Amino acid sequence: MTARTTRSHRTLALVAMLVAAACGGRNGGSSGGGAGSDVLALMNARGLSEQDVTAALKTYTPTGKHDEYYTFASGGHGGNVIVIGVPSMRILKYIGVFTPEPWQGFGYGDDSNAIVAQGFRGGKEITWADTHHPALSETGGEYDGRYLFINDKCNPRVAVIDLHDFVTKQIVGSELIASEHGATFVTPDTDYVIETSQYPAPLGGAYAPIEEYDSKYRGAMIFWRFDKQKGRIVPAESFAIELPPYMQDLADCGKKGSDGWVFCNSINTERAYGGILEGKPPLESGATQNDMDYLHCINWRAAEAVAKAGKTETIAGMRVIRLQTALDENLLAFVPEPKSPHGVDVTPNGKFIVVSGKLDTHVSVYSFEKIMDAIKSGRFESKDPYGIPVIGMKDALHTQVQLGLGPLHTQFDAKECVAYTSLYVDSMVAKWNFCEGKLLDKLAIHYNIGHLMTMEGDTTKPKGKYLVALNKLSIDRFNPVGPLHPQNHQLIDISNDKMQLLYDMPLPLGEPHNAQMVKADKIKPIEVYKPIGLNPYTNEVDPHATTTGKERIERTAEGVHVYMTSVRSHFSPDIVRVKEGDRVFLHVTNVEQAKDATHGLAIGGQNINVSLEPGKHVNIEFVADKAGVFPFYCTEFCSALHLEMAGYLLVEPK
Ligand code: K7E
Ligand code: CUA
Repeated sequence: MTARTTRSHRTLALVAMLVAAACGGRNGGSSGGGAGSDVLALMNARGLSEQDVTAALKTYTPTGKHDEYYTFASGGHGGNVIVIGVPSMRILKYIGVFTPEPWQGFGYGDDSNAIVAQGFRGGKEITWADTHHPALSETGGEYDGRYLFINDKCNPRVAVIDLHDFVTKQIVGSELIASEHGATFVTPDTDYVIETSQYPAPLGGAYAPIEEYDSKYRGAMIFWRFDKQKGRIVPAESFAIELPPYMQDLADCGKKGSDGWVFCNSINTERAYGGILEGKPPLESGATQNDMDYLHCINWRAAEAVAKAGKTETIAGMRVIRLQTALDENLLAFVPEPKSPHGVDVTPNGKFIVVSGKLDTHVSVYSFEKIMDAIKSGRFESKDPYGIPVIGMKDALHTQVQLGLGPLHTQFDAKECVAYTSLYVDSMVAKWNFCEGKLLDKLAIHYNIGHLMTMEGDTTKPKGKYLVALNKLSIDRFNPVGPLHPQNHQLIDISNDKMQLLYDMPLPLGEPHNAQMVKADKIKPIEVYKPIGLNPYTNEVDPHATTTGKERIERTAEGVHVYMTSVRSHFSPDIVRVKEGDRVFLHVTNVEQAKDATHGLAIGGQNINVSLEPGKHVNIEFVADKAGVFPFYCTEFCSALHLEMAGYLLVEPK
């Protein structure tokens, strides 16, 4: 028997088994023909291996079937969030966050414009973002499925998305810092959303010559207070801690026994700032001289008390615990971490802190207990140039494991002590045991992995089963689309000892950086807005909402108010007469409650395009500054007479 026929026989048996299982045994025993041989023919025709077929069977989700998990992935430069079903890897939605999103009608003329405008900085319109790290809200260290946060690395901002309708409700930002990266990370009960600066600058947006980097430039960690009841960040109750001018990178909050602490890795403790044309080494070589950088251990619970006691200084509207105060109050200690690290992840049991050294082949596993011991007994090895106590490496380390080249981020399995770390340079995922410090398995992935995620893999209760590798710039992987390549999410089965690659999913928006994956049954979105006239941004019936029969046009001193309803298949009023130069207020209530009765309202020449989900109310304001005839129409194919769902805005010349 040749190898080829052996394979065919095995495959045929496998397929027959699968078909038999799928058909409840009705085709059992028909391994010589029928459906089994059809599948085999299909496999041969498409050149699929047995592995391909098992991978397909593990991911294929037939029509009408829902996915087991939701992934919330950052949209990178798209400034949005991508919602993906797992294991099918089907994209379910783009959520507009910092960037207007036309399908959601987000940022095109209604109340959502005010949300996008919350993200403007210093009066500058900013409508893009470099989103990096989405974070689901937690209760008791587990995802509660209620809110999602995401950051903008370029213009330090944090957004709040309410998962009851998948809409961005708030954007906050502080000019205390000039850039960030270590965001968003939540405390185990989502009391705070953490945002940490990356590239040091004078606090509050002031100018200082770069030669005064050491004395005038600073980092900071912002603790945005989150009100879970209201679902909003409360800037007035938020505070920050000043940090030395290292490049603070990512952070993770302690959990269980280590709750109350937050850990943040850093790079460039050399405090290099480039200057290539000025005869200095480029930033990246200046920043990689030291063998060790500093893991920042911050007692946020104590910091909260210090802020409440008023031991702060207000800079750019933010209460800031100055570095000296942080030292006096013992809020901060350092642990050495090798070398230009990236990523810090607290284990599900809260006992260990895993740091990857980008330029080191190891992951370092620190013991929270040892760190606390050293702090409590004042056992420090040295101080950094800013007087911050540094714990000795050996006094903090639990173990180090050699995993491979360019370790970055770590996520955890449902199996105790099992972790997965991305290896950027090797383009691999390493599976290892953080208790015993042992490498277990390695899987080659496509190319340049950054973050990875497992099911609820950064909570106190990871769910195992799947891992997604978030790979950057997918060379040669998909049909070519020009010099800018899509990114690639790769789905991996981690339910067995050996990892198995299942699926490649191109993402065409921007480097997706990080994602979080949550059990689908934890997300319980509404299907329609109730009661009719609800404004999603106030979560109350809008004072301008109207009902069928009450539609009207009122001229007031401030302009023309139009109280409009939408229902299949007309807007009422459908003729709106105004005068050139009038300010127009369109108050539109979709009075329907059927799940599929979403309308849209678009007006030519005005950059107005809103989405009217069932029950929703929107307020649109614009100046009719040009005389003319402007048709408006519904943008969702809502009924057989959808094309007829239209009207006229008549702007009479002055
Ligand atoms: Cu791309 Cu988390 Cu911003 Cu690592 S970060 S890869
Ligand atoms: Cu309403 Cu189309």
